[in-house]
Amino acid sequence: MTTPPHQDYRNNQGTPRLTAAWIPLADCPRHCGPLAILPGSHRSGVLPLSFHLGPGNRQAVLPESLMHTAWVTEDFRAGDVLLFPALTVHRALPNQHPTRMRLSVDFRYQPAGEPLTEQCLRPHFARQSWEDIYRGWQSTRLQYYWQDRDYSLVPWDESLHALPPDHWDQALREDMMYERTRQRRFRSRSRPDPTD
Ligand SMILES: O=C(O)CCC(=O)C(=O)O
Ligand SMILES: [Fe+2]
Repeated sequence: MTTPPHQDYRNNQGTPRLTAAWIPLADCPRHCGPLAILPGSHRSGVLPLSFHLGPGNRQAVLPESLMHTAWVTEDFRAGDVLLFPALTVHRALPNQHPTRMRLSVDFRYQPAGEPLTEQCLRPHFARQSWEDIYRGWQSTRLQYYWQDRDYSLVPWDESLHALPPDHWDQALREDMMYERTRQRRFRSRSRPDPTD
């Protein structure tokens, strides 16, 4: 399961002028599952959500006007940076490489003075604290650099992140289908070769 089509705005909130920088940490040609974007999708506003089994468990529901728009991607090279704003629909392509894991990072930027939610100032999902991260740093110069920057804090709006009430039915259906496919693949892989 790769990252489904989504807009970052619902996950970060604050300002739609938030810009993501997606950076592959090695060469990432199309078959290794880079990001792809839907051109012009930022003009459709904040799109509705539906359930998806992939990372985030949410996907953007595309309006008719975007249904036939072609996804745009690239054979990325180490050092490339893909920049796009928080309303642009993007997704990951499947990684078809038999052995290579695709590694990438996301850094997000916004103009000074724009609103942001508190979680954007914490390490991802608060899995670590800044104190943990800064332990061992030799300089404090860049630590907590945002504290003297200009921004306003706005509360997290759960309704922007909530899935529609019927999402459990869809989640269950997708989970069963996924399990069935996985088991079928597993069985066909572990079946003894009749020529052995
Ligand atoms: O790298 C990925 O697969 C998805 C990254 C992304 O879109 C995100 O973190 O919002
Ligand atoms: Fe994203």
